[in-house]
Amino acid sequence: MAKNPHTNPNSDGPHDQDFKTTEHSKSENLEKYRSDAEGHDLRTNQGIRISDNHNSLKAGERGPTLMEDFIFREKLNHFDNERIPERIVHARGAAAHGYFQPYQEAARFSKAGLFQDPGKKTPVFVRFSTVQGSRGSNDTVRDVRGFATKFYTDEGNWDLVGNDMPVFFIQDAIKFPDFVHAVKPEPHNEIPQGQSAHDTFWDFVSLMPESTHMVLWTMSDRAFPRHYRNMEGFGVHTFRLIDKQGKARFAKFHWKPLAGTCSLIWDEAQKLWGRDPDFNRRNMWDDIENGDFLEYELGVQIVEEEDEHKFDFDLLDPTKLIPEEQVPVIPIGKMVLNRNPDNYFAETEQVAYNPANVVPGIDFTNDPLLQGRLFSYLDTQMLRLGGPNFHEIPINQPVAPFHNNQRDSMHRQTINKGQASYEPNSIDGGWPRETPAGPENGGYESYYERVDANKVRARSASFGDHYSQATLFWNSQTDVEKEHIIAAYTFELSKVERPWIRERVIKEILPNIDLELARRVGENHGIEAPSSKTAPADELGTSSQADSPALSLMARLPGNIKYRKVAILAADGVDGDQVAAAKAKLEAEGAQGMVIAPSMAPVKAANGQTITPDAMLNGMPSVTLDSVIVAGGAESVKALSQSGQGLYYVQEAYKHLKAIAAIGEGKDLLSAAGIPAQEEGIFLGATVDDVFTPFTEAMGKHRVWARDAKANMMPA
Ligand code: HDE
Repeated sequence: MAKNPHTNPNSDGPHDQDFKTTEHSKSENLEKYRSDAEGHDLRTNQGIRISDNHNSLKAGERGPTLMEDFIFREKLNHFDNERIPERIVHARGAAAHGYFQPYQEAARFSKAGLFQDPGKKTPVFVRFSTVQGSRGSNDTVRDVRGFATKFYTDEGNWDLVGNDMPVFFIQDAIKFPDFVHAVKPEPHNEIPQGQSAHDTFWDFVSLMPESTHMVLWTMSDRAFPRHYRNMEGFGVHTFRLIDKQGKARFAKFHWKPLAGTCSLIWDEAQKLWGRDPDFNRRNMWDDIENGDFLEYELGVQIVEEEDEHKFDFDLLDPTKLIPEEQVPVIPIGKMVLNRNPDNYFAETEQVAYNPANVVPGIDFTNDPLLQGRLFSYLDTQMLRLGGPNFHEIPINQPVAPFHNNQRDSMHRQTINKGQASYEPNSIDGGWPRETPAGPENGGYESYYERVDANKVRARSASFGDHYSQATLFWNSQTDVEKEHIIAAYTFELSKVERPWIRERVIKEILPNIDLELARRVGENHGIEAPSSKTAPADELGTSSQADSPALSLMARLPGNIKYRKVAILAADGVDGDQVAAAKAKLEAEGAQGMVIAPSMAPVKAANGQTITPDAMLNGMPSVTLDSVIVAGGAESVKALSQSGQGLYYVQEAYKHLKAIAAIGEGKDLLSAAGIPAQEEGIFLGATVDDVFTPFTEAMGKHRVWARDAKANMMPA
């Protein structure tokens, strides 16, 4: 077809070329949609003032309600239609606004506008999610976490729709419906919620060896992060970055949390389902309200095109990661999440991410999982958000201006002026016009990739290795992490009713990861695991690396106590000076000391002061905090020692490997609870000063790992 004579020449974009976002552009863009009722009259959607919002219109006080009551009808009609379909996966989520700022390094790899100027802040909206459960499910279930970022750039929206694990369960998008059907609650009884511990999941994954690597990640403690701020993020697929010279390189995206990585303990995660089902979203919300923002570095692993085939796996295979020791992660920018949404539905629920939303300088590869995703997101959002105009919903609108000839359909908001809704046209001056491709112009140009192939329904032999990176991951775990993985497989399989599925996992999958893993899980199920690997050599594959330290959660522990929450246990008679000292010292280190008392009544301290508790023992149980200080004061400690809740508090903290400090008489609570005094991670002293440094050092390692085996003895 002939080129449009009205193509927009470089200098000719009267509005668009000068457009520049700032950190606040998205918030300013949302402002015109925000509604604040303060000081306003109650009205109908038609603007009529309402005089009585308590009584419907009736024929007589005890008579039938009248059809003509338009106020009642409008209210009920709207209410009846409040729900929209939840996401088929990733239904439960929480989101925050913030900004992204590139480092100098970023511009080397991509011409994308958001990477060019280290002084520039691009607004972002990030949604974290679980995958399996419904909107109302628990935060701390064993599951993958979604980590989806919408960058509102000068050049339009870029969505980096990633997860907190770097690989995926399947290699080809055509298997996604099968996988999701298998992992979701079972179809006959809709059980279990938020869990992979059931027959259909294990049936499917044990018949699909390609899922083994990812399943192993989900059996690790990565599957229940302590906080979204302690979670890594991954783009998973290999993407392409295109630089200003038009040179393309392969790239894997990483989010590295600046607060380090750490997770919950499985028993703790389970208890949180009941104690605080909103644990992760609450922590993020509260922290942002307190000014304790979430921070991540964006990093890229870059592979030159000529090195594409230099690896012992296929870069296009989404069940494989590139070990960081082979290709280092280069930091290219920082993201800060610093503002909570105003309205959950309008923003977090209605946001629509799509990996197909890219800007010039970012492009796709032929990863068959990615290719399928490029279709799926917009498709599912048509249903969920009610038709093709969901890009007009405020949270989804680009901040950059956009004009095209798409028209009409349900709930269209834009009032397109002019007579011509086609292109080329001569009636409306040819507008809107194309923009030439190339970095100096700004039009999107797909990577010039040569494709010359037969049409085949097949999988590349280079995707055949299903186990070597699972083994790499296993080998990279510390002993404690390995024990947790063994316990996870044991637990999950214990929920599988069909014996042949349990056997298949233990005899046909696990040995190919590691014989010891198979033997230990087998032992726990009374099933003898094979003494050698069972898969064919091509499925076992080879890894040029025996282990990759970066794959252990312990590789990036927080190292300090910033953002940590510490319980300070206190009852009447507590040593008030110790409580005050503990609080002040924790706060000075960026942590939060919470006074936890038997009830919400003010605590009468021995020094005559009263202390207002932050929470009570069963309102903020130990699973919701990171460690415990038992303040001294004979009366206080006696009261706590005579309370089941007081004893349970420290026992549970002990079981979950938390650092525990006891000041003065505080040690008596520990001995009443059966907690050994002379043990790593237990700190006794006469004053807060005596214990503070070693106590916080232990907290910096997140948990007292040396206690792991022993902690199982604690009945809490
Ligand atoms: Fe998604 N995924 N996905 N996914 N995904 C969706 O889109 C899909 C995959 C991810 O907070 C859906 O709007 C297919 C990998 C996140 O709103 C749907 C395949 C990764 C979110 C969909 C995958 C993801 C989704 C459901 C295999 C990590 C939540 C609702 C080919 C790189 C985004 C929606 C949010 C959501 C399809 C695999 C991440 C159905 C077909 C791999 C973080 O379109």
